[in-house]
Amino acid sequence: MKIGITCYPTYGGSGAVATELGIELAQRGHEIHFISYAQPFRLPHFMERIYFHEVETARYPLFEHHNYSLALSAAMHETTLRHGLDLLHVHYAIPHATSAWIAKEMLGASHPLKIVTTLHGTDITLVGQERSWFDITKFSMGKSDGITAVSDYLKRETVDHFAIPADDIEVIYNFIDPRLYDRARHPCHKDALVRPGEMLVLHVSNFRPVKRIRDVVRIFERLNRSVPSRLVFVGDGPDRPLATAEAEALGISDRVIFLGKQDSVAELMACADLLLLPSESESFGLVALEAMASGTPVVATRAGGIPEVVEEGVTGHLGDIGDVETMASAAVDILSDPARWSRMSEDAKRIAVDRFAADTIVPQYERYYQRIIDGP
Ligand code: GMT
Repeated sequence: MKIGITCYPTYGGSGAVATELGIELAQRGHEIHFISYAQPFRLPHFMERIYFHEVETARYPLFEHHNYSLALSAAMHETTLRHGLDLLHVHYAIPHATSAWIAKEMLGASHPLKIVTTLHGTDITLVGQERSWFDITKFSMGKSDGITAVSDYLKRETVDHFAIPADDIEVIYNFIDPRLYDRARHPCHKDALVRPGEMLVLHVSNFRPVKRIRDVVRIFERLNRSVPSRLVFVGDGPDRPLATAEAEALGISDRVIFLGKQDSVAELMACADLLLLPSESESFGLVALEAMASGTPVVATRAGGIPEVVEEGVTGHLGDIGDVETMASAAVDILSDPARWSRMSEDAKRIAVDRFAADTIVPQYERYYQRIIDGP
């Protein structure tokens, strides 16, 4: 198949999934055309059968705002015509599904292009439910030939809030490449980050309010009272100052390390002892899966799609949103008992590979594409 993929190319789970899907599909013989305003961050070098088409936004004094959505439609239209794409797979509904629909309308009957939209989370739970975005999100989903959601939870949210028929949404979970997320494969950087005998606790996110960054610091502070540890933050975003302030207020600044944005987190996951993800909402929690695949247990909230990824008591522990005490004592339980940690680490790896390996999930996308191309 010849497939166009559009995603947010910067840091974030939806861009990571879209890019890794494109790479996996190219390795399976498909021709992949990424169409976006920048090269996706997890597409670092030349790969056979992968092309990148940069969307240029025209500048003109009259245009006070960049017309990215229209420029994207034009690029989708041109790439489809020039390369004979069979299907556009857009990740994150707004504006990508809308732009794809415009491109399809421009092509008309001359080129029967199919559109698959993958919903990733905040496109439905936050952006799509803002009054001003609701109608266009619903409209654009309705114009897609196929819709996938990354968890049962996200499918339910979409059905409930947008009245999209349940049969129109296919759940296809996010995935990992088990060869990449592998503790044994990477050099251990633990000595560079923590002192001997200390535990390395990791949090990876875009530091948006939905991640409850202050809870990350509060859980860590309670854990650190009984298990000497350091908290390593990866990523950046609007709430980073809150993390700094909370660490200062709790007197643990010296135990918190900010590494900023990193292209690849596999090496860090592989030397972490625990991942914290106390989010308010999470459609899936890709970082939790990446941690599990690396043999790193997870302490997270029982929010959104997280319980579909993290199995309570087996691959980590779940607490209610904001229940810092419960999550901290779960973290202590895991890290103060080496036998328990080893069991969880092994189970986390096993479950991640058994349920969410690329070899299991990517063929689901291939079958879905074929179904959409063949039509009803
Ligand atoms: O976590 C974010 O805020 C980024 C967002 C994105 O669109 O990149 O992540 C969403 O998509 C990921 C990949 O499917 C999911 O693993 C995240 O759970 C989801 N985030 C939320 O639902 C908050």
